[in-house]
Amino acid sequence: MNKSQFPVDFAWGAATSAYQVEGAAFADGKGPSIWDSFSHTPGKTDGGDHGDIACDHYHRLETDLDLIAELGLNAYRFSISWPRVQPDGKGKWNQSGLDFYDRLIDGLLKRGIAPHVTLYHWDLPQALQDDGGWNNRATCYRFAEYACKLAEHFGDRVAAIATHNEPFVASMLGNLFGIHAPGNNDPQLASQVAHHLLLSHGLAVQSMRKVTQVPLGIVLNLSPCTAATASLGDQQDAKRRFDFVGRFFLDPLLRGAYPESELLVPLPQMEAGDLELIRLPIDFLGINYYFREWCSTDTPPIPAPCLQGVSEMGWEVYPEGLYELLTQLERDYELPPVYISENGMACADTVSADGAIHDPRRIAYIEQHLDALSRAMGEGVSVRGYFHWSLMDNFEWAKGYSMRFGLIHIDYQTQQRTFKDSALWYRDYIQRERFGAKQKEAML
Ligand code: IFM
Repeated sequence: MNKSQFPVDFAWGAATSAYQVEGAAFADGKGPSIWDSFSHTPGKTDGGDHGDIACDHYHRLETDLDLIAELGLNAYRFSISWPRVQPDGKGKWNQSGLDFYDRLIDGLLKRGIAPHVTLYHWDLPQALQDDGGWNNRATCYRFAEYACKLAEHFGDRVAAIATHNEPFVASMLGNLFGIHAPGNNDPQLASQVAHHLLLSHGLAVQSMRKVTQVPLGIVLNLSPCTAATASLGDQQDAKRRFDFVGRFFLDPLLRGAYPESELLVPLPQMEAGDLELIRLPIDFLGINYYFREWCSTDTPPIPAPCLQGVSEMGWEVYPEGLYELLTQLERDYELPPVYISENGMACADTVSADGAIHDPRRIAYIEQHLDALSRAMGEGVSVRGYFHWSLMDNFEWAKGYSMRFGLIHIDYQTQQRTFKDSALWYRDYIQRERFGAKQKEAML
């Protein structure tokens, strides 16, 4: 008897994003993005790495689609490069770019894999940045036009459209901490960018609803924030941290207001009606979960004995955090259906003498997170799918190619793709789960 909570129509997937895998950064009419500019600025990425070639996915689409199918995935999450389909972020469209995404979507459908699209995964057209980027309110309207065009174009062929991926990271790492494009260090600017990302989400939802029935949502990176000790200072620190990373985005989206707490950034400037747009109903919330945040007013904040292990990124491996996070959100919000849109770990993967990539830590990571997810679902959290981050090793932003998150190993010299042990394990796990879910349904 299969005891899992995963229903027959559960989306079993893996995820990537355009700039991290596509390469072909200046091919076939694509315009430059802020990540092209940032990664080519000396000192911004480890080893000066950039996404010019990345996994060359743009040119190896058919092979990669076959690999996705071989893994038995029934869903695939990817993002659209805005400057590939609209080089300046306004005005004319680039037919070659639209054709590429048509081939991707149709290739998935032909293989029985549901396309889950994200419209913005951080690669803003440089031309819009030159006009002020996300600090300029006009960018929100350009984004809504872009969203509407794509929803018209493929809204009848995709399973879901998310507007943004991780607006916290795009706004704060890019504009407060300066470690992502466009590389600013300005609290007021970071706050305004966050607000405009949210506003552009609302405007995009409004415009896409007019042209498509497809489920619409947004993807947030969320972590439970745990006080390192019972001291009042640490408890307050944990609350402040969740207010900043989580509620600063969740509250306007799901409650129509920013949290009234002291944040690392001031509140943004708003116009009448902004919050109504931001809180327009969504059909799903994507959650990217990687680690929990230990919070303390002391430094260092992480009591070493508490850690179960860390990934190459230095992130704590804490599967229970997924259960804690989901059940907490279910208690605190009127939560729409959820996708786990990213979850995974970077390991120091190497190719062994037998040609295989043995990554037992990643296998344990996935299994334990799926167990935590299943328990949260058993307690009533409505989860529609799980997307492993990532389908393949790729360009990990400021860390360049030094971090390997993939189920598929990439040899960047030859572009050879090899399934890691975790890929084969995930394939078998999915097959078992789907078989079990079908059996269970037949018995009802
Ligand atoms: O690689 C990123 C991805 O682009 C967004 N979420 C986190 C991943 C790992 O850092």
